[in-house]
Amino acid sequence: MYTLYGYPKTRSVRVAWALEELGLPFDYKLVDLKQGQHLSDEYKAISPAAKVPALATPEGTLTESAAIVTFLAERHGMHEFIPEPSSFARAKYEEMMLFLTSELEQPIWNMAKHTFALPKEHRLEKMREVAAWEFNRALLVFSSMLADKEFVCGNMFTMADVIAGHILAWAKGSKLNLSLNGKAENVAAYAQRVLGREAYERAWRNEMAHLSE
Ligand SMILES: N[C@@H](CCC(=O)N[C@@H](CS)C(=O)NCC(=O)O)C(=O)O
Repeated sequence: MYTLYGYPKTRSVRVAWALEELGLPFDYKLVDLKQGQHLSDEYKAISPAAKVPALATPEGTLTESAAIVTFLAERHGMHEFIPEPSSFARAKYEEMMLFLTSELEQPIWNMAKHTFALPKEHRLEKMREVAAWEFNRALLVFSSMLADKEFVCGNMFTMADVIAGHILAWAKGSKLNLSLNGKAENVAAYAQRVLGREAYERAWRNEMAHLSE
């Protein structure tokens, strides 16, 4: 049995979504970021970076959402959710995962950092504008990588769609325009497609429900 350490409206929804897609039961432990629970020594023993998500497995604990969802698909995917190891399709999956987490996500994360996440004295207003510009540039690249495919790796929904879907939901929540005024209509349609999946709905709702417990 897995235990997911998470908090609503954070990257932990990626892991909750992956677990839902795979139909795996799991325990959920709310790490209250607002109360600073992630900074306790007890939690740092689970996640040295003091971040969510973390996934406790019978073999040890994993952090980094992209690595966790890849592990889950490899272990439980049964030829779904991730291309075959050592295939060219798998290399394209890895390429996409790295692009998503290093190029597409970072500008939105920078916007968040310079809006609320960093200590006030380190926030720069100009950074928000630069980050929005950088996001739009990366989004155009994503649009050309996606082209007219149903999902980022072709016609199979993979864990790269979980990461891409979450980044796009986050971008929408940050008031960024996903279609880039008509230049990336395929991205807006793709976001609607993947974020309409029931597993995402369930993951989102269950995390929120833990807040009121
Ligand atoms: N690269 C990590 C990022 C994890 C991360 O930054 N999590 C945020 C929430 S989305 C967090 O725990 N922030 C708490 C903090 O930085 O104090 C991943 O994808 O898992």
